[in-house]
Amino acid sequence: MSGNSKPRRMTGGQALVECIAREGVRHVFNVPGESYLGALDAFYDHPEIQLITNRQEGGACYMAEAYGKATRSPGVCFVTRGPGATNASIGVHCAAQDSTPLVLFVGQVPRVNRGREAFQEIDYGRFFGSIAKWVVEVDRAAKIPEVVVRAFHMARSGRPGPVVVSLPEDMLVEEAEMHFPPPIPATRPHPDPAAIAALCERINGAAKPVVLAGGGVQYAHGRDALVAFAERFQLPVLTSWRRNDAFPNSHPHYCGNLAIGKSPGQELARAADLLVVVGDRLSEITTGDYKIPLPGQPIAQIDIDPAVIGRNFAPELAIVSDARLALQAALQQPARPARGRREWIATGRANHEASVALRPRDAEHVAQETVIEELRAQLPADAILTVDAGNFSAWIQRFYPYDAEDSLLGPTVGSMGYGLPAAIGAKVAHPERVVVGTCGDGGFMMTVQELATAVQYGVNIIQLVFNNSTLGTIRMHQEREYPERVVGTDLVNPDFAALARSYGAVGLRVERSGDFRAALQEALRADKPVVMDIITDKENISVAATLAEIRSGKLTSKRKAAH
Ligand SMILES: Cc1ncc(C[n+]2csc(CCOP(=O)(O)OP(=O)(O)O)c2C)c(N)n1
Repeated sequence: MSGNSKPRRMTGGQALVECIAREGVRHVFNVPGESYLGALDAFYDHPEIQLITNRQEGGACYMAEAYGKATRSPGVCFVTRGPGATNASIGVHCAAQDSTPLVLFVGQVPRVNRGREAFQEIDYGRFFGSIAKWVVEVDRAAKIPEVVVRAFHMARSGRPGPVVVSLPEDMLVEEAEMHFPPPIPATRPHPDPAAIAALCERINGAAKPVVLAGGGVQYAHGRDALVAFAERFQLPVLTSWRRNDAFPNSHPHYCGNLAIGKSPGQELARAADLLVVVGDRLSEITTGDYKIPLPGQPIAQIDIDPAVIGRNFAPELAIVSDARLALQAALQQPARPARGRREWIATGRANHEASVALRPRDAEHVAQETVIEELRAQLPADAILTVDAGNFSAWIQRFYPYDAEDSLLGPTVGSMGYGLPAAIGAKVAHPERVVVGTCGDGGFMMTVQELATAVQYGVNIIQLVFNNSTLGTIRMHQEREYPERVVGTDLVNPDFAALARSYGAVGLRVERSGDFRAALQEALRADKPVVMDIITDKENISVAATLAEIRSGKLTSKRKAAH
C-alpha cells in the first residue's frame, strides 16, 4: 500500500502496526512484553501480518535478521524493555556486521519515568549506539508514522543495517491525528560513468585481475550482472567469507571463497595485479587477518557506502554505487582482455576444484565428508543452507557448491546460535525451498528453544547438528596454544533426537557414515521439522588438521609467533 491517506485518529500502537503493514511487512518475530501491549494489541486487527512468537529474544532477532538477509527487506522484531533488548542485542550486532536490513522495536518505560532507573529501563541510544545504524525514541504518538517510515528507509538504504526504535509504553496508548506518509521508495545510487570507463580500461590493461564479490552483490541482486561482467572481461571471481553464493560456484570463472586458513583462492588474490572488490568490506576474516591485499597491491573498489571504501585498504579507483548498476554499466564498456587471461582463469579454477574435491576420511563415527557428499547428491539445486559459528561450518562452506541465489545464510559476525533460528527465518521467507540449518552441538543449545517455534508454526526445516561433545573451535585453539591442557571445552549433551521428539519434531540420531544417506532421505520426506543428531569424531576437529596433528604442532601458534 502506498500514498498519503487522510489523517485518522488512533493510538500510537495502532499507528505503528498500520505503518508496518503499509511497508508491506507480512511476518513479525517477537517475544511479548507488557511494555508494548499497546502495539501488541494492534496486531489483532492486522491478520495479514503473521506474528510469530519466539521463545527467547536472541532467537527472535536472529530470525528477523535471517529473514531480512533472505528477502532484502527489513526483518522486523519486537521485544520488551531491558531484558528483552539485551537478549535481542546479538541479532542487532549480527545485522550490523552482516549489513542486513532489520528494524527492532523495543518497549520503553513510560515517558514520565525516563531517567529514574525505572523498572527495566535502559537508555537504548547508549546501549545500541555502537552497533545500530540508527537508534530513535518516539516521544509523541503523532510522530510514529514519520519515524517508522524513516526507520525502514534507513535499514534498507545505502549499506543496510539495524535500526532500533524505542517505544515508551504510555506513548503507545496516546491518541493523535495520524498522517501517514507513503513508504520512502528504495534508492539505488548509479555509478559515475567516467569512473566505470576508467575501471574497465584498467581491467583491460591488467594481466592478472581478480574480482572479489561480497554481500553488496547479493543485496543488489547483482549475480547475473557479475556473471556477464566476468565473462565479458575474462575475470576470475572469488567470494568473501560466508558470501559463497554471491557467484554461482559451478561457473568456470569461480575460483573459491576467502576464509580463514590457506586456500588456492588466497594464492590467486595474492598473485593478482588488480583486485576488483565489489560490495565487500574486506573484513578481518575475508582478508586473512588483513593480509590480503598485500601492501601496495592495486585495488579498485565498488561499494554503495563511501564509508566502506578505503576503510582498511586504500583503493586506486573508487566507485560509490549499487553493485548491480555498476556492473551493468561496465557491460556497456569495450572489453579487450589481455592475452593469457583464459589460462589465468583456468589455472585458478583448476586449483579451486582440486581443493574442494572430497577425500573420504576414515572415521569411527560420521565423517563430515560423507555428510557433504549426501547433501550434494540429495538436496535440490535451490536449497538454502544456514551455518552457525564453529569448526563444523568449514566443511559446509568449503565443500558444498552454492549455485542458487541466497543458498547460504551465515553470520559473518561469527556468532553461535544462529544456524537454527536463521533456518526458521529463511523458511518463513521461502516456504517453497528446502532449508537445511547446520550447527555444532555447542551452537545448537544456544537457541534450541526455537525448535518450539518451528513446531508451533509448522516451519519444516531440517537441522543438522554436528555433535562432537566439545566446543570444537575453542578446543582447536586451545590445543594449538596450550597442547593437552584441556579445560572448559568439553560438553555433556542431552540426547538431541529425543529432545527434538519432545518438542514435536522428528529426531534422528546418526552414528555411522553408512547410515547418513537413508537418514537424510527420511528427513527430506518428513512433514515436520527434523533434527539430525550427527555424531562426529572429536579427532576430526577441523578441516585443516586433526587433534593429534594440532598437538604435534601442525598449526602455527599465535602465542608463540607473538614472542
Ligand atoms: C555467541 C558466541 N559465544 C561464543 C563464541 C566463541 N566460540 C566460537 S566457536 C565456539 C565453539 C563452537 O562449538 P560447536 O557449536 O560445538 O561447534 P564446533 O566448533 O565443535 O564445530 C565458541 C564457543 C561465539 N563465536 N559466539
